[in-house]
Amino acid sequence: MISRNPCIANIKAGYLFPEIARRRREFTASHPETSRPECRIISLGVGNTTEPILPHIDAGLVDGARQLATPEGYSGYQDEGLPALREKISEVFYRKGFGPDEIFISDGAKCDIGRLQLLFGSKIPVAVQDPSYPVYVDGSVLIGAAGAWEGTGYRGISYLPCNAENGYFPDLSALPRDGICYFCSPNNPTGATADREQLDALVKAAGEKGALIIFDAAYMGYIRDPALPKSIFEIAGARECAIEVNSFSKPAGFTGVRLGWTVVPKELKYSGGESVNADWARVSGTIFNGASNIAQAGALAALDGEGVREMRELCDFYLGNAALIRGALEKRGIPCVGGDNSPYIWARFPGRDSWDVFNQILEKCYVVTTPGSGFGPAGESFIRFSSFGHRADVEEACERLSRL
Ligand code: PL4
Repeated sequence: MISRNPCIANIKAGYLFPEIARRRREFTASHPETSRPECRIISLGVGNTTEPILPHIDAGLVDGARQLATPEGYSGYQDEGLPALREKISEVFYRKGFGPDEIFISDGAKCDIGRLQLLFGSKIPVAVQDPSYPVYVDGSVLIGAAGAWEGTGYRGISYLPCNAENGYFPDLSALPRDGICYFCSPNNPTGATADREQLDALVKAAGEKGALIIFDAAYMGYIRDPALPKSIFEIAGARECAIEVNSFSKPAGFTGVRLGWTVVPKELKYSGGESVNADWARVSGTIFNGASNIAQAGALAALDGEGVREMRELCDFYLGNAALIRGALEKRGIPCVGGDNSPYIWARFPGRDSWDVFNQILEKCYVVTTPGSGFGPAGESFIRFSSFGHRADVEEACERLSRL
């Protein structure tokens, strides 16, 4: 019989979000009152967009589909993405600072995070902000760069604690030498957004340690403070040490449409001097056949003047939800961060087990959240509240949170 990839056996638990969905189903099945309107479950758990795609971007998607039915407009494989879209991304997000061959269109940030790990193999050290989006750690375990679970974390992963004491920015002296460092800003789950000085320090530390930063900017559209950098490439020196993954999921409501991009600068080299950009073109050209042409037509619409305005409107809507949730929690005396330049609120329940708090909120308020411990050891005693929801649901959830 065929043997199992031993790396899969190293994964400690089910993937966080299906586990939450499982617990929600179990709770609903054992609590018949959840069929009553006043007890229906409201989700502030998974970060999944809920609002309809706005009209101009939708028209781009529709037109993209129509084009495929015409002889002039038909297109087939577009492996690395439509050249016009790659140029537009460079113009809108990077002041035309990258050539189209440095921008790779993907079917989403998460998918590229998984594929990027192929560039570095299983022998390199991996560092993550702790807490962090689980894909960085679980993906590293699956590729063998991290070992089995030991105590409170996986062997081979450097967890860089981000907590109230350090302003949710890690101690960079703990960055391992010659490894990769996943860094997410605005951060999922803490909502903390690194300032220019902090990102300068990150790039400097990466340079000194020979580390490569995989910068996840999936929530850049939520930054409202003009002083905060939106991209790692606003920082001098980043082209030599960073890759940026990004997404249309959260600013354009493309969580189901699926579209993202990855920037791999040509300046980025391995220790042997080979080009990371050339390898990424080779690897993604081999195992990825390009994103949907319809989704790319939608993204082109999202990046013209009206589309950019719509993306801002959509993010502002969710930021409005975030302000309501944070306000409701703070009214109960629950200390929170995030929600101002990010769609997530990170709430602290000192001395409590995250899953116990998750259960308590579910039982008392019929509200699904995400337990902080699911994002790493430093997430224990925290709960993440997502602001992705219809306004009426969020308002009702906020009212119910007064039962805490
Ligand atoms: C649930 C920091 C959400 N099933 O949609 P993508 O692939 O372009 O982007 C995914 C992504 C990338 N980077 C960060 C993210 O937070 C996310 C989405 N995270 C969440 O609730 O934490 C959705 C999670 C989804 C998943 O597993 O990604």
